[in-house]
Amino acid sequence: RFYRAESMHDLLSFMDKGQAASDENRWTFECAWEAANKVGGIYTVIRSKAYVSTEEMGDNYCLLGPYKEHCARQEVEETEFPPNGPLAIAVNAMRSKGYKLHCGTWLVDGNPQIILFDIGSAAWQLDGYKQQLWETCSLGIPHLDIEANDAVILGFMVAEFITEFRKVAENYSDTPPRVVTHFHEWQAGMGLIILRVRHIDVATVFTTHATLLGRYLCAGNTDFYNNLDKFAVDEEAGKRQIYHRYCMERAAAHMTHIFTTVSDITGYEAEHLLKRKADIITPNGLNVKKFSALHEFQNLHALAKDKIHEFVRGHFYGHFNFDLDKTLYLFTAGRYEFGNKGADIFIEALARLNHYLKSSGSDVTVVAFLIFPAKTNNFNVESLRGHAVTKALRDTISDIQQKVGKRMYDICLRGHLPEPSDLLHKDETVRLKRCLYALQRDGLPPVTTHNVVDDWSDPVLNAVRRCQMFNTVNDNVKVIFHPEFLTSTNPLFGLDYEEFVRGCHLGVFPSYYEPWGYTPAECTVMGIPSITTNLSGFGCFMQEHIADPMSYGIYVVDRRYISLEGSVQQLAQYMFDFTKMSRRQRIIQRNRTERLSDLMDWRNLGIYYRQARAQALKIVYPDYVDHMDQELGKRFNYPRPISEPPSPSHSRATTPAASVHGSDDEDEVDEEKELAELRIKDN
Ligand code: G6P
Ligand code: 1S3
Repeated sequence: RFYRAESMHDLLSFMDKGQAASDENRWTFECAWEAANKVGGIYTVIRSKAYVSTEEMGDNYCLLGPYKEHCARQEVEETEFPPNGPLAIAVNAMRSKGYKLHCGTWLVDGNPQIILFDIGSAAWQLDGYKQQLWETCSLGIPHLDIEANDAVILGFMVAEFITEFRKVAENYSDTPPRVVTHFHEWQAGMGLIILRVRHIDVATVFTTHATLLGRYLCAGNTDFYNNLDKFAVDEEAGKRQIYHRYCMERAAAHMTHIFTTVSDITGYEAEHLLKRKADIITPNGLNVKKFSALHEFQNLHALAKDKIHEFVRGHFYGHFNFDLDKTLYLFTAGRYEFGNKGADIFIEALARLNHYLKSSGSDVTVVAFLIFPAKTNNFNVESLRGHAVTKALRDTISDIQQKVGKRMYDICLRGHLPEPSDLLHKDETVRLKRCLYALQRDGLPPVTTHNVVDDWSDPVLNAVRRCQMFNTVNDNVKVIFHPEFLTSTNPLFGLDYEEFVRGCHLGVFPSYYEPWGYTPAECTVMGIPSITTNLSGFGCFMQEHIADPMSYGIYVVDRRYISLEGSVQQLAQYMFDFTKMSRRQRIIQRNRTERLSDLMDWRNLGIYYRQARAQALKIVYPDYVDHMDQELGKRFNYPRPISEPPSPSHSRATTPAASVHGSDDEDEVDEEKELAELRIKDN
């Protein structure tokens, strides 16, 4: 793989920027429950952003989080900070009080410094911490909420560490220290609350990635966005037994100097549910690594798709009546929140797509994968059997193939043309027949690859049953529920998630509650088109920056201003239109989608984090001068592509070579060709 080399300019500015922070005695600490602790989306935020954070701050940047041994052992190289440096001195001061801290480097791009706090080492102080909280903030944490208790302990440890650090940094340089502490989500927000209660001289930023109440309310079939201003928030939190968590979240949001959310839509939600408007929107980026040649990501698509083909052959054995060259792979994935992630309307729309394809006589097959981790008792026998029998057939054929080749060679050497009967021996025909016999099956190819524990109450399986999507030979749309995240050691696919995404044709994420939504963003940087919604942070962001997102392979389903039925229809129509595209059009579309990856890059989106920190510093130190002010306000704008957007082949009659599965050489479909097409049309 060749990635675009970083330029000398980048390298120099990297050194300069780290240097600037060091000269100014300016420090940033970023605290999150998910620092080197893989749980969900915030882990991706912190991890992927590490590169630009260290690029800007150098060794004046440090992450803080809980010590989770399993993840930390794999991802963190434990080392001590340079002795006599302010970090080492503050860490030692904490250790001398009996706290356990693990220091080192997180082994991700950027190699940021990290301090992980062992919650157990301060657990004995929990009652005292809670008493302080009650006395200073009237915040009561119930004994049984272990997650909230852990958040309290982490918060006090972090606040004490920052207090120590602040004292050391004062004496460390002639320049007074400028410290920003950035906290993510309610679980880390406690540290912020304590720092503010104790009036520690640091600037604070709080980012919420989703509100607690929002997530709960949406999951309960509420007409959320039309009632946001009407909810009795305290009562709703109380009814759901999350009042204390809600208070922790709301207190952090109000006590912080700068409050940010990941998208406008979550900003709107926070305004009503947390009662504070976000000062800045800090959209999520990715650490984009570009290939030096455009066709490389297209080649990767073809390679990964072949592996998915292999899975499909095994899964549908005995009912394999469709052409893989005319098969499209759609998928959805994420945290298993059936309604919030839009799995409900996806399945409903798939049923309609099935009907559209059948009634239009289409020869296209759609295999739709749903990847949501659920409780299972391992893989089911039918899935494993399918892969075993197809493997046996493949091995038998390759063995016979070699023998036939050798025979053919020998006969030709003797100067004869081989007769068919000379080639395939009787025993080989028998071996093949045995394999064919094993390929017969009584039942239908299963919908799920695993034994789902709550099969009869599982929401995906129930929706599949209700819509009767049973993978019969007459169905153009097949459904596969994979209730486990993908890893390369998976015996069925042998693909990790990234490879799987590359091999698919379209990601479908019709979420109802999605503050940002990394899944479609990840598709975009890999050049895979996706469906998102105008209720997801990502979808709204794309609509704001791109004149016509659809022409770049970003389909935005309206889940806000139309009825549920309207959204299902729109989703089904987008998918149906997608099935009508020729291969050539899909290749063009992928190239366009990939072009948007700059928009998702932290190198561009990191600016909002810098802006948040600078504004927090200005509030605390009005004399603070932000040298990067001129960069702020820079905006992206993607106009409509010059050439016509890829649309169903029937509407593109004038496009040369627009056969259903036409030329698959992407050299022919680069930008030059697109423009040439346009010129031909103009003439
Ligand atoms: C990439 C590959 C081509 C392949 C094409 C298939 O562009 O480089 O060799 O033909 O993918 O595209 P499809 O959309 O049909 O999977
Ligand atoms: C949240 O994780 P989730 O999948 O529960 O935070 C993510 C990172 O900001 C965000 O992408 C996602 O939409 C939120 O929902």
